Amino acid sequence: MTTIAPEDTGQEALFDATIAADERIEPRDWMPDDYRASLVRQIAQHAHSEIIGMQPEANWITRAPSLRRKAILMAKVQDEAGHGLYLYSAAETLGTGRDELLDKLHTGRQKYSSIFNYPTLTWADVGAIGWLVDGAAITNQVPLCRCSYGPYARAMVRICKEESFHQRQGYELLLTLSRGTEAQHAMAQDAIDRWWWPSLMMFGPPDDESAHSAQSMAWKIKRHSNDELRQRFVDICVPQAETLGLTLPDPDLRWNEERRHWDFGPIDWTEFREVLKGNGPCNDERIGRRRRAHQEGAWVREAAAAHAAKHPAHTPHAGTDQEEAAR
Ligand code: BYC
Repeated sequence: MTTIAPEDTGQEALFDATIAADERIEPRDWMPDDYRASLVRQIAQHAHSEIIGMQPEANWITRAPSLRRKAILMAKVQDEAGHGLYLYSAAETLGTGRDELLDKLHTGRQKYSSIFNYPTLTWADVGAIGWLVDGAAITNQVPLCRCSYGPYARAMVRICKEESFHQRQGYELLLTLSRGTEAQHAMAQDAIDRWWWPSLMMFGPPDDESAHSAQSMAWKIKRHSNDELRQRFVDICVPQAETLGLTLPDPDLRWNEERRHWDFGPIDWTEFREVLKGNGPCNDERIGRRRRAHQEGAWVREAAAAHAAKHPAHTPHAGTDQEEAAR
C-alpha cells in the first residue's frame, strides 16, 4: 500500500487530531503504517480465533443432550463463522486480503487465542466456554466497539450482541447442570476448574510484559489494559459463580475493601507462553484440522471463481467487502 508522505500534506496532524477528538479513522483516510499494521495484526488474530474457536464446541454438536441444546449450539458455532467473516472483511479494508491472512494462520505466522488450544472433555465444557470464554470475550470486546478504526468498531457492535446470547446460553446450561444430579453438578464444577485459569489468560500478558498495549491505547485501538480488563472479568464472575452454586478454583480469591476489587492468585504465565509457542494440549489438532478444512474447500473456491468469471454481471464489484465492513 502506497502512503503519501504525511509532512507533504498535513495528513499526520489530521490523523492525530481525529484520534484526539475521539472520532473514527475510515479506510480511505491517511494513517501511519504502524497503525495499519497493528490493526491488521489484532483483527487477524481475532478473526482466526473466531474460526478456530468453532472447533472445540463443534465437537459436541452430535452429542448435545436434547434438540433444544443442539439447535442452540449449532446457531452459536455458525455465529462464530460469521464473526470471522466480519473481521476478515474489516482487515480487507486495510488492504490485506483474506487469502494472505489465512496463509499466515496455516503457516503459524499469525496467532489465534490461546484458549482454543484446550480440549472439550465433557458436555459441561460447552457451558463453561459460554459463561467464561464468551464472558471474557465480551469484557474484552465491548470497549473495542469504541476502537478508533471505524470498520473494526462497527463489526464489534454486532459481534458483542451475539456474544451476549452466547454467554447467557452457557450460564443457563451450567445453572441447569449445577442444579441437576450430583454427577451433573460435579461435571459442571470440573469444567469450571479446567477453564477458569485459561480464561484469565485470554486477556493477554500482564501489563508490564504487554508489547503492544501502550501504543494501542495511545491510538485508541484498545481502551483498557490487559490487567484492567482481567480484573473487571474476575469482579463480574465471582458473584455469578456464587449464584451458579459453583466454586472458582482459586484459594486466594478475596474481596479487597480498599481496592474495591477481588484479589486473585498468581496466573501460570509459563503455561500461557508454552501454549503460544504451540505446546498446548490441542495446538496441533486445531491447526491441522483448519488446514485440512481449507484444502478440502479448495473446490468450492475454484467453483465460485469459475462462476464469477462466467457471470461478471453478478460478481460483486471490487470494494464490496470494504463497503460492507465500513457500513
Ligand atoms: N492468545 O502486547 P500484547 C472469542 C499475543 S475470540 C494468543 O498484550 P495486544 C471467541 C499478542 O497477540 C478471542 N496470543 O498484545 C471466539 C502479542 O503477540 P503478537 C480473541 C495472545 O494485541 C469463538 C503478544 O501476545 N479475542 O472471543 O495488545 C468462541 C503480546 O501481547 C494472547 C480477540 O482477539 C492470547 N490470549 O493484546 C468464543 C480480541 N494474548 O501479535 C469466543 C481482540 C496476547 O505480537 N484482541 N497474545 O504476535 C485483543 O484485544 C488483543 O489483541 C489482546 C492482546 C488483548 C488479545
